[in-house]
Amino acid sequence: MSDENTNTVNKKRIYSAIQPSGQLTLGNYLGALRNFPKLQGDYDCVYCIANMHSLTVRQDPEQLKERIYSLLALYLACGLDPEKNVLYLQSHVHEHAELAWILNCYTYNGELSRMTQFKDKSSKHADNINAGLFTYPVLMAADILLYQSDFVPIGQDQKQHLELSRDIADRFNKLYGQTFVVPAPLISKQGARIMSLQDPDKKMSKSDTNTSNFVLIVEDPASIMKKFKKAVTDSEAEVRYDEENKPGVSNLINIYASVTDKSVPDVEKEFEGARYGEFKMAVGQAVIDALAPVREKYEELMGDKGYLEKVLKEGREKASAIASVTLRDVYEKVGFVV
Ligand code: ATP
Ligand code: LTN
Repeated sequence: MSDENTNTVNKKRIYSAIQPSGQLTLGNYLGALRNFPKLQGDYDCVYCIANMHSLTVRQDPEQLKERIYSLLALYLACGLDPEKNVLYLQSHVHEHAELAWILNCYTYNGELSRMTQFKDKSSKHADNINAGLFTYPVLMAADILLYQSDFVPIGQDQKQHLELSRDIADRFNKLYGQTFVVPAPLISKQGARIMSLQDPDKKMSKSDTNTSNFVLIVEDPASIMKKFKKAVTDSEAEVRYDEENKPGVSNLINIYASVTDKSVPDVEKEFEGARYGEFKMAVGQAVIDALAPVREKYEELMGDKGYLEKVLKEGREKASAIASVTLRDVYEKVGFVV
């Protein structure tokens, strides 16, 4: 790593990204987004809108464009300050695609075929198992490694991809000398794996075709309450955490604990003897209260595209300045004439 690419004032660097592949859910909020603003100030933070990753699944072009603005507005609405963080669009920084190509040549097919997200997505989109879906984790590694990232806040489902990024970084460093910081995951204890409301054995996902399975960050309160009221529970009548035997109730406890910042045992105590109906309404209300300020700010920002464009432009410049230094170093190390 060259000197000019070390982080400012010795702060550790945080890097994360979310795909604009749908409207964001409560799962994305609790597993990822909500944790981002807590880190600003103490770390040097870079947050990306991973639009290149989204193309691994078919997207409607107009809708994709709108979702890019929407994700940026959510980053800002959750409290990310564009002066303190780098907020940018992946395709604005050409180094991502370039480094991804290089890293493809240092990643084995065997490693990629073990990725559970690839297996899940291939079965969901059996008519479109494209090469991008297979090499998706390499692009993710390029994202992270370009910025010399120390920590990567993610939900549980991305842990395997992060481990692969570490292996690729290590492999490259061993071959060519210190080039990349080897990143570590940051996974919060609560909220790291929010499950589907109707099918609690499956994770809540924004690309789910059944809209009763998720709650959107910007969903209207009446609809949020309706979905919680009909969330799947079990035939017992006890608010007790037991992921294996009571996945629905455990998911609701987890959601309530996360949005109210309480511990699981405290939530169990609070609802001792409560009926499921009562408990589900309390969870719905707590979620509505937690999301209301985000939604309000989001709507205000979506009405000001000029401002969103300005944030993207500044982000592009700041991100490119960091990424270009790493890519140049990599090009030199592998023997390209630069
Ligand atoms: P898709 O359905 O399009 O694959 P997704 O909803 O799984 O998307 P991503 O864009 O892949 O969302 O993820 C953004 C971030 O949100 C990641 O850090 C991911 O780990 C986290 N995340 C996604 N779903 C959940 C969930 N159900 N619980 C907790 N965190 C989640
Ligand atoms: N693969 C991630 C999104 C993503 C990401 C990244 C997360 C793309 N690049 C870099 C962390 C760091 C996902 O599907 N959630």
